[in-house]
Amino acid sequence: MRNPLIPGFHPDPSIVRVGDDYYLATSSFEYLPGIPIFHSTELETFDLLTHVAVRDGQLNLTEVTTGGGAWAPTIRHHEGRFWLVVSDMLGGRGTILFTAERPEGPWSDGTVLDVLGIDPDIAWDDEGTCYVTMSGFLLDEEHNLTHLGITQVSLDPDTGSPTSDVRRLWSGTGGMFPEAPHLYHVGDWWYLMIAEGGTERGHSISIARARSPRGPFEPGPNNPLVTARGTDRPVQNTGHGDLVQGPDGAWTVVLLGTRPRSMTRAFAPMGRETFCSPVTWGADGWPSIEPVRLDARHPAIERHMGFPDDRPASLDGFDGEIVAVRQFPAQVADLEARPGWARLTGHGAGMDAPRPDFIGVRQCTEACALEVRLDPRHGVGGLSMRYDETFHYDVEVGGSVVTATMHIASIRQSWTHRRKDTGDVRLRIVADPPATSSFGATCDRLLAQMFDDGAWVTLASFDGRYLSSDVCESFTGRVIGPYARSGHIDVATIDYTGQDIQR
Ligand code: 6LW
Repeated sequence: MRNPLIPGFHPDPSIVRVGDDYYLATSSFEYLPGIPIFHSTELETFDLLTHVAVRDGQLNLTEVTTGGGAWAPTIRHHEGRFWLVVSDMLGGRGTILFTAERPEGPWSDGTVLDVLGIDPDIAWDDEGTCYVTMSGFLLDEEHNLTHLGITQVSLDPDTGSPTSDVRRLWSGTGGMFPEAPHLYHVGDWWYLMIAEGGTERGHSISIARARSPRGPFEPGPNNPLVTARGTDRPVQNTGHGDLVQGPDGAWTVVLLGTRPRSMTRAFAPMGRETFCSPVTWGADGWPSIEPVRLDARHPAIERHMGFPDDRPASLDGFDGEIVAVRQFPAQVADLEARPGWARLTGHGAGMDAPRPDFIGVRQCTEACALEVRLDPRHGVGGLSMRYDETFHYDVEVGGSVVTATMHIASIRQSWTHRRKDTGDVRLRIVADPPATSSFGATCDRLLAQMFDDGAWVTLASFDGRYLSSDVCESFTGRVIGPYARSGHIDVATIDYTGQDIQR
């Protein structure tokens, strides 16, 4: 198996098999386009097929709190249609049910469901009754973080209205935050699989079963089915899974995990990624899940994006993984202003803005270098590695001065360099992890560099732990790309090269 299955921050995976095809969706938070859908035919390699949220109104991210937005989709196929239910959190639309005739879309505008909680699952019984099962974690002010455990309603999917009272179901073995529920009808049983223990190092997956989708559920004898807590496994935080049957009939779980590194394996620069692990069903009708292995033999990655003027320019580069924050990339990058270039126009706040004039890609390898070639003659801007608007690492060009600045909450540290060259500029941010997590090691060093006078000049080298999901307390991961602060910055090329540490 290839693990991570989908590198870079892609947490809370959900997967559905339709014939010989597999479709996998993940959370995307405050980034747009939102809710990526990946496709595979063999559960080994997944390619980005599309995003569910590609136009205004599907998600309402404009004002969402950092880390809010699209949380934990469930993707299913029923009566010839694709269904995806997701929470648009912390200022978004609430719980939304999207449908599509084809997985590549177009997806619907989404129906808001009259339900409370997060991590919605959708399932149907043989009589056609639709069940929405959720984590009853109520984050709105009125309910002040009450947790009702795992809850369920029967629901009319066309109107979004419940057709039953809320039922409270089995909620795990006592771990905190029972969440990520999924219902499966396997043989004569309905299985309820959940995550518990919190999405940090205590994360785990547990399961129960009943003769009815409404319960009562009896817990399995082997819970937790999978956890990394208390182990030195290279993949930690394992939990939030979804089951699927593979091409050979064997079952697999896709789930989230992290790859923390440092002396105590404390910091995960890329946040929570999608992993997989084999599942076997025992004679007693209970499944077991193998511990999640790290298979870092992913080939090195080289991705290039330009805006050639001999054909219609597009932001579909990097296999479609270009994103922006609380707005679409096409709202940030003007591809018409100057053929051959993408123009970013600054509105004054740079990367501190909630909607920065920034486009980027997820860091998806432990070691990487992201380089941009820019024309900075009509503005101020540069290249940023972003966790959020308070944690980011910028290399900024203003006239002949280039400044590297690390932003850690309210702390700033800057280094400046006066360019000898004039005209276009090449900037690069390099993530350089140590070969091993030995004493004194951090997760990686972050080098801010510019090409000047015939050579790469390192302006700053900073400890990468401050841009990790553990320090930033972030649900997302590093996103790297060009930005404008004022005036306009024209982007000629974006190049990503990287590979995982070979263990
Ligand atoms: C997700 C939930 C969670 O909905 O985090 O910590 C949310 N647990 O399962 C976002 O990933």
